[in-house]
Amino acid sequence: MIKKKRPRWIPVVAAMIRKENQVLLGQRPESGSLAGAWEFPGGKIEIGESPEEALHRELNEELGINAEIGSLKFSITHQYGDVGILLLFFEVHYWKGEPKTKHHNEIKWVPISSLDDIHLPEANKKALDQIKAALR
Ligand code: DGT
Repeated sequence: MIKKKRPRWIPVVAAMIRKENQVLLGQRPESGSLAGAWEFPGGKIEIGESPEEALHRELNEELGINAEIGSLKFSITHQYGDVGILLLFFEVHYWKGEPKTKHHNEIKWVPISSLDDIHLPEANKKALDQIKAALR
């Protein structure tokens, strides 16, 4: 009998960090997957963490901020090769500390109206309408 490979899913949390009509994006490092794409800060949920705990940890590691994780706004799935990612988007309105570039190539505040022109990961491009609606 041919054994079917178990599907592999990776749960990922991402933050929509908002300041007036701008949102904070980070450019993925030049080495590694999705190099150069501008992403919503966040990352993989580790075993034993809640999604909110994972996002709180990632924002501390990546940006050096102590963030209050807001509501879950929407979720999407995407396929990279034979791996599925489940991406959960949370809103973040309050944080302590000034975001710093600790993990990304660069971070920047992007006007919500210019999100269409930014090089986003494929998973986010697909969800652009949902992202814009959640930021409205
Ligand atoms: P990877 O892809 O295995 O090289 O993992 P990392 O460590 O570069 O990436 P990590 O831990 O931030 O995982 C996030 C995964 O979700 C990664 O495969 C990229 C994907 N992704 C798609 N859109 C987004 C987004 O807007 N934000 C974040 N943080 N990840 C995203």
